[in-house]
Amino acid sequence: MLSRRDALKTMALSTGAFALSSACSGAQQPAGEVHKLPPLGYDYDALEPFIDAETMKLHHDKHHAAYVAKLNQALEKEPSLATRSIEDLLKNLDSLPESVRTDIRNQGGGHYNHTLFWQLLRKKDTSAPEGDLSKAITASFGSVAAMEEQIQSAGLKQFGSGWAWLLMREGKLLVESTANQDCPLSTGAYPLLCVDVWEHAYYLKYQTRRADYLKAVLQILNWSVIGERYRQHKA
Ligand code: MN3
Repeated sequence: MLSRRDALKTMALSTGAFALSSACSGAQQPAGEVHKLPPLGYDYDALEPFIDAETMKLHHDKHHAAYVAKLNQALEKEPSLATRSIEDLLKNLDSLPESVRTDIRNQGGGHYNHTLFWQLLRKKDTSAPEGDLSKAITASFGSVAAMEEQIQSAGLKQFGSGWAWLLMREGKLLVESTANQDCPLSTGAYPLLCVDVWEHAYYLKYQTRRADYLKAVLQILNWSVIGERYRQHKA
């Protein structure tokens, strides 16, 4: 039976995911407002022992906050872009003024990627891909385990800093990796899930053991959020 504290945490997790999904959706970004650091949506220690509280605190409050601050700083140079959503900016990098393009790619990518990442994580449970997404994963990779192996391998092989992704590209489900804060939106894909493989994401707890960190993240993915992203994108 859930204790009151667990029940409150569960509520915080679900409302947090909802708030973040609004923050992620460009349509909800109030026009004229600068970008804001979305709340994590759960306690720093909610993902223990898979991801430690100190890492979560630094990662969200310092690293993610810095991407948001630097993105806003860059946008001061081009006030006409201030009303555009982060998705819109990342999808249209090539058409942006050169004065801000690199900052939007790096800082804007950092903001979007982390916003998505927080939303995809939850305390370990029995969540697994369901329905159409489950069928698509089986059709594309053979099994959920085979897809997870590909994510693990993409994350491990990414040299230096970057991200591993499960994404939709031209109607196909694929696993890819990107360097730095590059976002698949900028190459015409739609990200379903991402795993941060920058050292700052795991070094305090896992040191050089990126493989162990990847294995841990795969156990705390919120498949209902990922399934909803898939369903909405297909629609
Ligand atoms: Mn990070």
